[in-house]
Amino acid sequence: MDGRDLVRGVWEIGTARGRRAWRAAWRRRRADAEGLPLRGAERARVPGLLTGTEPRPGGGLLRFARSELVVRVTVGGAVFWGWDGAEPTPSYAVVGNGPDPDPRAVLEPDTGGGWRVVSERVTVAVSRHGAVEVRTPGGTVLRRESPPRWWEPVEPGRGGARWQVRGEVPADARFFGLGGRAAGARLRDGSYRLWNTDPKGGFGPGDDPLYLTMPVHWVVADAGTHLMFHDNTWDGRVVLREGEEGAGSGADRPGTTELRAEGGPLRCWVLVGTPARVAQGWSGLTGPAAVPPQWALGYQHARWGFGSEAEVRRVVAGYASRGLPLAAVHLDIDHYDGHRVFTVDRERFPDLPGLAAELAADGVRLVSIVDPAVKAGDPLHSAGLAVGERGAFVRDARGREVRGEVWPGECAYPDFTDPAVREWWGGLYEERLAQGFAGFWHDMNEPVAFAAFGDATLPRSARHVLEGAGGDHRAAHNVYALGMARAGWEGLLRLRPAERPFLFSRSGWAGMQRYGGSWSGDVESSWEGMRASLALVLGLGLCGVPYSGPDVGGFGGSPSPELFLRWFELGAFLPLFRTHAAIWAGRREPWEFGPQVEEAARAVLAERERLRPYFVTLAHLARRTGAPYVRPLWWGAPEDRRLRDCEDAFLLGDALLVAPVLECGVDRRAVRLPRGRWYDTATGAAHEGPGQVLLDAPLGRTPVLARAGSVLPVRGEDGAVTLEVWAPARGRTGGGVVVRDPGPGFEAAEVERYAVRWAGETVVVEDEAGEPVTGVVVRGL
Ligand code: NBV
Repeated sequence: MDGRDLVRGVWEIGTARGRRAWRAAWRRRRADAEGLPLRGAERARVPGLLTGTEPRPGGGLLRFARSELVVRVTVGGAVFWGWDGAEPTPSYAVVGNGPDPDPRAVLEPDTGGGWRVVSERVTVAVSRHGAVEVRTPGGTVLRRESPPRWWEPVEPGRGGARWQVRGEVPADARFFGLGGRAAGARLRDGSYRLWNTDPKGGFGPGDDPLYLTMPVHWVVADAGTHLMFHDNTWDGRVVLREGEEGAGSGADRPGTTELRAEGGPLRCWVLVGTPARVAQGWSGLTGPAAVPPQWALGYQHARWGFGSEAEVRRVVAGYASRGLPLAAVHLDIDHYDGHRVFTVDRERFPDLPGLAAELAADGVRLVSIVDPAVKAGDPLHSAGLAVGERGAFVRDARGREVRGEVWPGECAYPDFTDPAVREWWGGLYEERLAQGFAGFWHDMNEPVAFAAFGDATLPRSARHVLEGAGGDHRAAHNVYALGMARAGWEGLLRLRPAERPFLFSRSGWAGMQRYGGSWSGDVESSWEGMRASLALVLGLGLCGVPYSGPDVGGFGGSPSPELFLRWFELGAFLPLFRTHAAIWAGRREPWEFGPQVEEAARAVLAERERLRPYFVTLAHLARRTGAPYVRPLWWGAPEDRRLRDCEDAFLLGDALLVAPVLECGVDRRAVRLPRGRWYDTATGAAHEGPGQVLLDAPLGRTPVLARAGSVLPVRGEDGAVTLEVWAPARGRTGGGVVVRDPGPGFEAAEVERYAVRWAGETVVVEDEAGEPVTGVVVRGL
């Protein structure tokens, strides 16, 4: 129990919930003491010496004295290796059977008694001790992994092996990713835990881990960019240490990575190439991102504690009467009856379908929170008990249902790692659809079970189906929310096959993008919180989850008008643009912050509306290419070291560079530019990158730069989509891609390609057939 736990416990002990949380924590401790084998003495193991090799499709099998290693290069260039017989599947992250082996990859002897697999894009060399090196075809080393180390209980039957791998990367490398992290976007030296966690009560930059962790990290270095994924759902820790060039006696000190896992397979994937290629490879491996419905790219207002239908109407009318666009309103747990999922408090919300219809007529959708825990003894609980042979809920090693304390009181937890449970749960969304909800917001799915001390989640000994393989919460915890998302997504597809579901979830894991997006969770209402929320969106995007955004204004506090407005400005350039607040927090309606903020917010919302077609394009491109809407500045130029260190700006697609104001009291800011010409969209002034410029950023204006030569689909005053084209530099050409919304379903979206060039004194835009496009607005002349 650490100090923070103690304070929390004392704080809660006076309430009935607090007492239950104490009991729950003791119960969990006891369950684990009974249900998990004592490991006893452990024995360490390393692979030992190489004893033989066998070519296999895409690479080969390498036998060592005390382990064996499969190395496989796949057709897209993704590299897999697995120790101790680990294969790519089954996997919660990898889709299907994984990519096919590349038949052209060959296993051949390397220097020093080692072997290597040589392929078109990458070489994987294995030393005779089991160190693994990833090299470019030219021989540059991108990463070197020492032979792994395992620790196994000496006595059989006391659990599997824990393991550790250490890697070295070039001295100039920077790290990114690991899911949604408050620290970052650049992940500095530190230890990052791989265990989805509700930080409880809000988080700031120093809090780790958060809700959605992933064993996926990017390494960006002069030598090249690569992504590494350890496909293992177990609790673990990644320790990162950046290197130093010319350290000590002038020699470089490499950067290091260390991954420790408490169990599970030791297998990993490495993707090498330009950032765009790496992202494409990752989306190929883990599945294309769901495209949100068009309306979900508009501005949304959420609140915990709307209190009543009348209050929802009042807020919506507030937006309408001021001419402020609003796409959706999100109802939190307070609209439930007794905080119970899939219920409605009929006193305060007597006619939700009526309310939904009324709002829909004005183009406003209703979104519902969905919590996983089911109140014990409820009709829903009874229904769950009838699922399959053993009921829908997680049980302990002795077969008793595992209970946890959450908002409705004592609850049971659906086992989303059981296909039958997912099917049952997915069907429950029918009730939500009948209430008029058009979108779903999954919360508390780390999963949370309040506890006065220790981890506020299920006991590690709790049993899970794990797709039939069986296992305990140590293996299932990190994929609990992924399973819940899959259940919701597949259920909605069955219920409304002609509509793309809108779903986003607080927790998740690698592959989450197949079912929807995510959001920041309870980020604190502070400037640091705002910065952390941007880091989180960037990190999630790099890990394949392109659709996310913060609680604009922060979750739990009352932001100053300035902080609120700056956050609102930032949110407008992020995929999920949503204000939200806790029941105890201050208001988030822009007009509550005074007329100046209201006017500025109006302009911000107008700009978001204007850019909606661009967001639609980015949503479709994210699905097709794996490139997130929001990208770090180094995306197109990873060789520019200063861009790797730049965390206060981002690229929105190929065309825009957004430099939000993330500090108090600022009305100008420095903006680092990648190479090429960039236009300040406010003034039209051209700036040449690489370099840095100082731009005006008065309250209400976020510096945004457009890349010369880019094509942006924007919505005109009349609602029609037009092309905004930024002049290429003289002697250069440009171009861009536009994808229009094909409607609410899964109709194929057409990709339109445009080319931009100078013709004498004018800039002309041509479509794929080479026909000139008229009606475009050319800027930057
Ligand atoms: O359902 C209430 C809140 C919700 O508003 C928030 O967005 C979630 O992140 N929820 C957490 C549970 C309680 C938080 C203290």
